[in-house]
Amino acid sequence: MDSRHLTLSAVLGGALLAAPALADDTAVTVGMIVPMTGPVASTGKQERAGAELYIQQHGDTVAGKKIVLSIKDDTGAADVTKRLAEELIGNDHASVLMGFGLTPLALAAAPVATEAKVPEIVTAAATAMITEKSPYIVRTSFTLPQAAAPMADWALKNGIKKVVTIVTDYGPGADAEKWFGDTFEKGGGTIAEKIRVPLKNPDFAPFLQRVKDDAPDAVFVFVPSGFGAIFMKEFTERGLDKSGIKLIGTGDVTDDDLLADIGDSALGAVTTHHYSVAHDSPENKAFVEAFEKANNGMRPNFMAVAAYDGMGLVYQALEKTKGDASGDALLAAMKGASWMSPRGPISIDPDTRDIVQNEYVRKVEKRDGALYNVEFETIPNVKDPYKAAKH
Ligand code: VNL
Repeated sequence: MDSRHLTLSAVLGGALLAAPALADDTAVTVGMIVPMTGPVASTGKQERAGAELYIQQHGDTVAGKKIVLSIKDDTGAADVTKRLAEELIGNDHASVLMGFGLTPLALAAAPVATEAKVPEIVTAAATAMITEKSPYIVRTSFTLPQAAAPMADWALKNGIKKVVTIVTDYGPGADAEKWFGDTFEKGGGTIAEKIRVPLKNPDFAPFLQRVKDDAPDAVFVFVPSGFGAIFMKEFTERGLDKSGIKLIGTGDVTDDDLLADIGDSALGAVTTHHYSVAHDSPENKAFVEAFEKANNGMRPNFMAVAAYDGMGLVYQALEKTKGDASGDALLAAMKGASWMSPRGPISIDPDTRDIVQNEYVRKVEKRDGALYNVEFETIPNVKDPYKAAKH
């Protein structure tokens, strides 16, 4: 045996042992960080199912690379999100980070993505400024200004003159309050009161009594996905569903995932959002059918669609780069991408890296015994107005 060869293998063997895990360039790891436990666990469950369905439908190989989806539970805690992002990149050589159930969690991963030059696809969190916190952030979910401003336009056109806003007190709630409120007031409407409720252990009851006393034409609501049932229960217990005060909001409060639990008190609520399970298109019919089949009948919501599209964006980018999974190449391929989603046509604004999509005005109605957000008006190709106003 050649002694030089032996020496070389010994050296290589040593190097292999020293390195914790060598990057395998036939595989591309997508690190999905979502809350699978805690108060926003429904978002993690939906996101995971959306991403997995995309892979199931499109195969786990793209441009010669095997896609490895590594799902991590951050329990909704920002310090955990950050640590998981570092581990996914440092140990598992993740080429893409994805997920982020709440705004503070998306923000916690931003410096990690920037330093490692790894794309961070935000498929849930929706405060407008998130995409400005790292040049590597791309978003396939939505922004609250994108959803809330069209709600104000609709209210103004439909005889609503006085509104009380009630929002969860953090980033997306502040965005919803501002973009609904400013748009409504600019159009001649009056905001009688702006109420904020804590994110942790929210109790809406005392605030709802104030809403009743203010006797507005409508109450505008933002609560994050998963919190709509608590809100609606207290809304109904206070008799607000029968008070003649109209319920309007962004679609988070009448989340498709929760409508069955909320029940008939949601009937008639009008919201603006980018996705309804009842969206009438062949793409959505196929998506909903496959999703329910793969998940024991669970209805997909807007979180599931955003993760499905987030995974679709990874596939599209890898095809464009011919399998080059380096961060800058993927990021460049993601900018300006456009495709048909179950929610309708969407694209990634190449300047802001945020999503451009239709907003739909919807009303909760009963169809075949089940509740749906039935779309009745479309505002096409809405860009995030917060960033549009700055440019
Ligand atoms: C956020 C925005 C989270 C909208 C949501 O559900 C939501 C966020 C968990 O940016 O934290 O529906």
